[in-house]
Amino acid sequence: MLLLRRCLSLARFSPLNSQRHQVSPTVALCAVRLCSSSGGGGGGGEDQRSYQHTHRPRWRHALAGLLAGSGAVLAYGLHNHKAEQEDISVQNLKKRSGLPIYSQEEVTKHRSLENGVWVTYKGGVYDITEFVAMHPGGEKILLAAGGALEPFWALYAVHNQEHVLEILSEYKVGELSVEDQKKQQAIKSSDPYASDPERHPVLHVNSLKPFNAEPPPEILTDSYVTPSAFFFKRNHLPVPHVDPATYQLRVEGLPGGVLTLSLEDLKTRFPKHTITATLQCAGNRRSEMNKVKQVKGLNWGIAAISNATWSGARLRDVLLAAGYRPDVAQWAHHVQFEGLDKDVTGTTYGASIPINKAISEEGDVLLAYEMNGEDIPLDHGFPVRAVVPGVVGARNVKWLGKIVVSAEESSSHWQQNDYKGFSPGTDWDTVDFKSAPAIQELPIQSAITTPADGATIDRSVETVTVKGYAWSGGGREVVRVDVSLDGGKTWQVAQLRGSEEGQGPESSPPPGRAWAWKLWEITAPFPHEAEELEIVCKAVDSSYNAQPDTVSPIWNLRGVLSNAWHRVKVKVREDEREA
Ligand SMILES: Nc1nc2c(c(=O)[nH]1)N[C@H]1C(S)=C(S)[C@@H](COP(=O)(O)O)O[C@H]1N2
Ligand SMILES: [Mo]
Repeated sequence: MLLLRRCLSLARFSPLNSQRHQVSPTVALCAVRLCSSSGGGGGGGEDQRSYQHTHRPRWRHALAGLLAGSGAVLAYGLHNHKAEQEDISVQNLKKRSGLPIYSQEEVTKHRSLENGVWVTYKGGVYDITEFVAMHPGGEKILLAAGGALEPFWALYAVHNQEHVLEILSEYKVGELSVEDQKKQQAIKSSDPYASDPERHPVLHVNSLKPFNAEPPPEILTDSYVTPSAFFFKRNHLPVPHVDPATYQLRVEGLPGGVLTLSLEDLKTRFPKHTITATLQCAGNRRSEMNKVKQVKGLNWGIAAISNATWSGARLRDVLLAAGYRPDVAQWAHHVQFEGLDKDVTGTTYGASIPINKAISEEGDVLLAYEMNGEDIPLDHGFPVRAVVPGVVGARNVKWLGKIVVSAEESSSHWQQNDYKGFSPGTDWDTVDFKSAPAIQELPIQSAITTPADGATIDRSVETVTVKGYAWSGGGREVVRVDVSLDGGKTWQVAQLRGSEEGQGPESSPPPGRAWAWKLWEITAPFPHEAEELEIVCKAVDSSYNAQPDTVSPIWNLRGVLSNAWHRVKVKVREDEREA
């Protein structure tokens, strides 16, 4: 059972792979089959083209799992490893002497199956041609071809690194020249993303540099508060490393002049305020718009949304300390945020919010230094980020360096020329970004996390359980989620969960301050006459805003604000008795 569990959990991660592997029962089954059939050797998918020496399949699969980040194949390797352990120590990687010395230039010539696929690791040169050729899906490994494995290693090697090192040692063909080893170090440190933090491999990666990833949907609704490691990550730039001891937040634009605050100041001079708030990227569910017509942007699934508890100083309190007075509102309409993350030209990430939201007692805007009870993780804005509850992710500026009270919105690209909605009729030739307002509060949203699209259910089951999330912007509480099993012909009302423990109305937030999502669930009688289920969900918020039923009428060229009814199709498998 333990092995099975491991196999299933490993089957989920596919960091290099942009297609997401939603773990539907079918996929899971498939992964189990992969794991259990591995003993038989030579899987049907293997291409047995002629190569001089044969390595046992398990080696190849394990290495593939590591390089391609493909969990199922890694699991395949791990299971078999136990059966027939070999005495190849990791030391062999360094010690195997008498091998030729290669320059980086020579190594780099080997980037294809025709010319051979070579990689370097810790000064060793490895010819993994055979491995790549024999492994279905091995093309991904070509990304590392001709270069160093280390960057890939750092990203994907989480399990059993020692074991995979042993495997690699079998492919060693030479040593990299000392000069080139030194150069490699230099290249590594000139990569602005080289110091990005490690991430959990369960995340589905939409882009590595900058890092953008979302958790598998079914993990999302496993806990009301999303563990930070699984919280979706949306970075436009390399993660800046800010020293908390010297960190300074500048507050500008108020009659009191410039106020500079250290992290310590933020923590000690202002009351600590805690809220639970859901953050959603404007591009959440963009992939559904892509199916209608291609849009520009990261291909997010349904999980570019997560929920956390945030603690910090209220922005309101800090603005008051910096000299905000009611008459300021006569000229100041916006509060701009500037991040400490920069592109190569030195341009920082930035965004702004309306001043009313910033200064309102009910706005709950935080300069947060804690997420889920701990220091904010690097990816989420350490040491300080703006948390603007009810407002699109893009305005929740991370690694906050500067706050400017201003008559103008932020002049940043992301405020002016991105994160805006347009008509389905607007295309890249006609779009005028000035004509549309920046997205702030987000519309009503909901999605189904279980079952996954394409999953299979046995006809013999009595009931079917459907789970998901629902959330609305602007502090509007989700008051109802309707679920249909027949494509929208008939509906049932799902049960809402609005906090970790509590259920029902007693856990309702104050009106207009419902910052956190509701998880919902329904267990309904299985419709035995159905050939297939089309499960649909739609939510309603406290203003009775509802979701549109289809995507086409809300399609827009940037693929933002994608909130149509969410639909998943589930196959019905015939019972053996009936078949
Ligand atoms: N400084 C900075 N802040 C930023 C971003 C960024 O790239 N840099 N991305 C924004 C976007 S578009 C989103 S959706 C959220 C994502 O926050 P998360 O990574 O904590 O989930 O951060 C926002 N704040
Ligand atoms: Mo975003």
